Amino acid sequence: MNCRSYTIIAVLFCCVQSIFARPFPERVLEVSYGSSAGFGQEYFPENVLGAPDSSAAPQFPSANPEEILTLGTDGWIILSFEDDPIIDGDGFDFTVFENAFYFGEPPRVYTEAGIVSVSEDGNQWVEFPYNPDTLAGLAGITPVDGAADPLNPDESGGDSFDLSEIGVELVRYIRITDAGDLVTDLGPSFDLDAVAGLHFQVSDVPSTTPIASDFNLEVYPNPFNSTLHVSFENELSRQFRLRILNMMGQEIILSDRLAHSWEWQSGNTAAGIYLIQLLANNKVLSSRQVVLLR
Ligand SMILES: [Ca+2]
Ligand SMILES: [Ca+2]
Ligand SMILES: [Ca+2]
Repeated sequence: MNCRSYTIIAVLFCCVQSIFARPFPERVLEVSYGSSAGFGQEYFPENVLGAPDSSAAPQFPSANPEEILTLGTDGWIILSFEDDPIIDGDGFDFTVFENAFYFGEPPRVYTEAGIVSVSEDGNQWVEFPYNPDTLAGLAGITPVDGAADPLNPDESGGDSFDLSEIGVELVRYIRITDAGDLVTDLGPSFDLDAVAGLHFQVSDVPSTTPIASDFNLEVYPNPFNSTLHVSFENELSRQFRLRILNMMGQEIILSDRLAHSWEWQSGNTAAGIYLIQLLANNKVLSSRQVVLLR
C-alpha cells in the first residue's frame, strides 16, 4: 500500500469516528410535500440522512440543496431509526437541524417551525407540546453551528428534544410536520437539514470496541480491493446476519442466514470506510471497520 493510501485511510478514520455510532436516521419512511416544496428534492433522501451541513453558521445558514430539503407548507417527513432505536437517556435525546438563522439588530431568528412527533411502532404517535406564540417546543427555531459536534446540543445549535418530557422511553420514528398556519413563525416552510440521535439502545459504543463477547468476528484482508472475507464463531449453530453500513450510516448490504463466514464482493462500491456488523435478532453483536481501496 502506498503513502497516498495511508493518507486517505487516516483522513477517513478521522471523519468516521462519531458517525459509526449511528446517530443519524437509517432511511426516510415517508415524505409528503406541501406547497412551496421543491428545494432539495433532487438530492433527497441523502440530504436529510447525514450530519447537518458542516458549513452552516448561525448568521449564514445552509442554503445548499445537497444538504437541505424543503417540506413545503403543511408538508411532513418520517425518519426511521428502526434498527437502532433512540431511547430516553440523561437530558436531550435527539436534535433536529433546520436552517434557521439570526438577522437584524437586535438579532432575531428567521424561524420556520416544525412540529415534532415520535413513535415506537409507526402507528401511535406522541407529539411534543409547543407554544404557538413563543414557538418553544418546536423545531426550526434555533440556528445551527455546522462546525460543532452535532451530538453536543450545547454547541451544535438546532432544537433538541427530551423524551422524558412526553413520557416516552424508546422511539423508532421521528415525524416533523411543517407548522403551517398553526404558529407565528416567519418563513413559509420548514427546511430539514438533519436529525441526530443522542441516546441509543445498542450503539453508543464506538464500532472499534467489541460489544460483550464479540464472536471473534474477523475481516481480512483489511484494507481490501475487491473481496473481503468475513468469519465468526458460531458454537451453537445459530443463524446470523451481516450488515454493511457506509460512512453515512446507511445500510448498503444485508445478508441473511449465515453460519460461519461470508464474502463481500465489493463490485462497484465506492472506496471508503465501511462498518461490518454481525447481528442476531436485530441486535448488533459485534462490528468491525474495514477500508475499501480502489
Ligand atoms: Ca443535511
Ligand atoms: Ca432524555
Ligand atoms: Ca428555513
